[in-house]
Formats: sequence, structure tokens, C-alpha cells
Amino acid sequence: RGFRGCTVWFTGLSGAGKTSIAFQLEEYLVAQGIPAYGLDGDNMRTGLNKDLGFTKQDREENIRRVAEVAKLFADAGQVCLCSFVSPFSEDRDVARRIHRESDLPFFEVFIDTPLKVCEKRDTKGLYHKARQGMIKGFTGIDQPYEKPENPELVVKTVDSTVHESTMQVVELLEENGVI
Ligand code: GGZ
Repeated sequence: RGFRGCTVWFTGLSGAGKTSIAFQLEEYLVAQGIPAYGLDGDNMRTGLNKDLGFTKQDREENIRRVAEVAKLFADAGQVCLCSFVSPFSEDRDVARRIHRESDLPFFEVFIDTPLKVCEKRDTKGLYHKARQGMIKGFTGIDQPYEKPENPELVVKTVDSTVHESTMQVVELLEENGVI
């Protein structure tokens, strides 16, 4: 059967490694001739979603809009790689439903990196700012992260390389006949 589009939805804390894995996966797929495109806070929150912040309500709307965009990419035959903290289960469920209603495959991938590790990495200094109270409503500090109950895949990044984590997602896509 020929290739069809789909959405891979990466969820996890800030600094968990979502975007690094999605970026390597995008490179891998494109090198195999499979069209793939990554959506994340950097390209969604600077444009389409620049009116949104990080309250529960704004995150809900962020995820809803991203999911609608991802659906269009998937419908156009792309593997759409979405990297969003997406901390609320009900918002991720909305993203899933949006895809299901259009019969497009949706894979929720939990990038399971402990808060301790993310906070120690603190690549952008955001956890430090959140601890100091300079950022309010930071996921894992003073807003919750609801762990996925039934994700298609859980990737534990501690003690593995980005390449190893990426290959776990490649396997998932192979097992499901996407690639
Ligand atoms: C969480 C925040 C916040 C707050 C700014 N909480 O590591 P990053 O920097 O690059 O990824 C985080 C990103 C989260 O945006 P998302 O669109 O993925 O969030 S959501 O899915 O919940 O809508 C982080 C930065 O933006 N950031 N403030 N308060 N992350």
C-alpha cells in the first residue's frame, strides 16, 4: 500500500527532547523520500498563535489550532511532527479526535524525561526563571503536566541518544505501516 500522511504528536515537559527527536526524525524521513514537516512552538507561536500565552485556556486553543493545521498537513500526505508540551490530557484528546474524524492516523508519543533531568539541563534557563517566580504558570513548576494514559509510544530519553530515541519512533511508524 502506498504512503499516507499522518501526525506524530510529541508531548512532554519543556526540555524533554521533543523538538530534538522530531527534527532528527524529519531529517531521517526526508532522506528516505518521505515528506515530513515539523510544527512546534517556534513556528506556531510566532505566527498563527502569537495571540496566545500559557494559561490553561490559551494552551487549549494553541493545541486545537495546531491540531487543525497538523490535520491539513497529514491530509496533504505529509508526516506531520508536532512538538508541544501539551500538558493537558483533554487537549491531546481533542487533537486525536480531530484526526480520527478525518480518518487520519495519529500517534501520541510521550517523551518521558523526568522533571529533575529537564530542570538540570535547563537549556534555555526557563526553569531557573520559573523557580525565581519570573515566569508564572510554568509546566512542572506551578502548572501541572498530566502524563499520557494510553500513548502509542513512551520514549525514555535518560541514558539514550537522540538517535536511539528517534529510531524508536521510526519503528512505531514501520509497525503501523506508515513507512
Ligand atoms: C511551559 C513555556 C512557558 C510556560 C514559555 N510553560 O522548552 P521550550 O520553552 O522551547 O518549550 C516551551 C514552550 C512551550 O510552548 P508549547 O506551545 O509547546 O506549550 S503548550 O503545548 O502547553 O501550549 C518553553 C516555552 O514555550 N515556555 N513559557 N509557562 N513552557
